[in-house]
Amino acid sequence: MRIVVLAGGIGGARFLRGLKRAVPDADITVIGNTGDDIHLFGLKVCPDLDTVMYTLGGGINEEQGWGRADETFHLKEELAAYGVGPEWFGLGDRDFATHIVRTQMIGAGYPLSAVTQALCDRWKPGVRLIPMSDDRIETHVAVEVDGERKAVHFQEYWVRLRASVPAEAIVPVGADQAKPAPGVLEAIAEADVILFPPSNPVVSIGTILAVPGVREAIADAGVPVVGLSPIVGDAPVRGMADKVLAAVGVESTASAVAEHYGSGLLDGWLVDTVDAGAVERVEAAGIRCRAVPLMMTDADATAQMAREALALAEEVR
Ligand code: GDP
Ligand code: FO1
Ligand code: CA
Repeated sequence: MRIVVLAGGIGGARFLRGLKRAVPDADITVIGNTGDDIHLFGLKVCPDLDTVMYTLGGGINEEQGWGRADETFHLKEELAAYGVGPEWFGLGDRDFATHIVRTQMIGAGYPLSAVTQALCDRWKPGVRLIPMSDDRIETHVAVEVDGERKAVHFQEYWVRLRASVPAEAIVPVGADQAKPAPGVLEAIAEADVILFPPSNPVVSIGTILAVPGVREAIADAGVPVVGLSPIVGDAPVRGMADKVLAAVGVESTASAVAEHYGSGLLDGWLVDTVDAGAVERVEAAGIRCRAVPLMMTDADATAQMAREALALAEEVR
């Protein structure tokens, strides 16, 4: 079975671990979000691609959900001693090596998709990980600070400001001019099923869908598209997705997120059992919906979520 998954960072990566466990023989292609990418200290950092690669490859800091296990921060401290920041972004020594290799290869002329493949040669994530685009796309957030409106990089909004200032708009800068990376549209066209893991609907999956051609390819693929809600009990399980949903005028409920994707894109939607009351509203929007446990507490629970998603896909096929 050929499965295509659109993934952000932690929510996408943890779900993928469950999916691999549920269907070990599946051919899984992951289309990764690169809107979070940021250039720091002259290096290109791809947080969501790395989170997927490290999580599936066994190098992730499990508690944190991003960055490397057994990490140290000597390089960051030395840079800070020179007054070189930003200090608000925690790049560790082990992680730095990834960004150095990536930046070096890009400097030598390799596209990000080829670089990602080379990094995965080491980590062996057991899926084909493709960035959504080889072109530079950066999510910026329009915020109002001290009565002044300005745009900040998504990482500054998320990590430095902790989404504590109201976001007025979320813009994937560069997306309209970008092309999907080689293999993205082909994987979608050849898929047997397409899954939206419980990733952020705005700044993870929304950004991937903003790459010209991707949304259309999914809608035209003619195969089941099933999503899992990252919103449980009217709040994100982790992080601040409620803030970016508000910025695009979507309330933080499992049903509102399904309606935001819409029946033009989604065939099936899983909500958590605590949100069983939302099933009727989602189905009224033309999307088949089931309530099942959606907390990725351990590998078994996550694998069960993946099985439920694939069962719903068969139901709507
Ligand atoms: P990020 O790029 O690291 O923010 O990760 P993603 O975009 O892939 O996923 C973030 C989303 O994962 C958040 O909105 C969380 O609500 C969601 N999430 C995290 N853990 C769980 C879980 O156990 N169950 C569900 N349903 N969602 C989760
Ligand atoms: N998230 C944080 O909250 N603080 C950090 O200092 C931080 C550093 C970091 C370094 C590398 C990396 O791959 C990810 C990192 N993240 C950090 C996570 C990440 O940038 C964001 O949580 C996601 O992009 C949000 O979607
Ligand atoms: Ca992310």
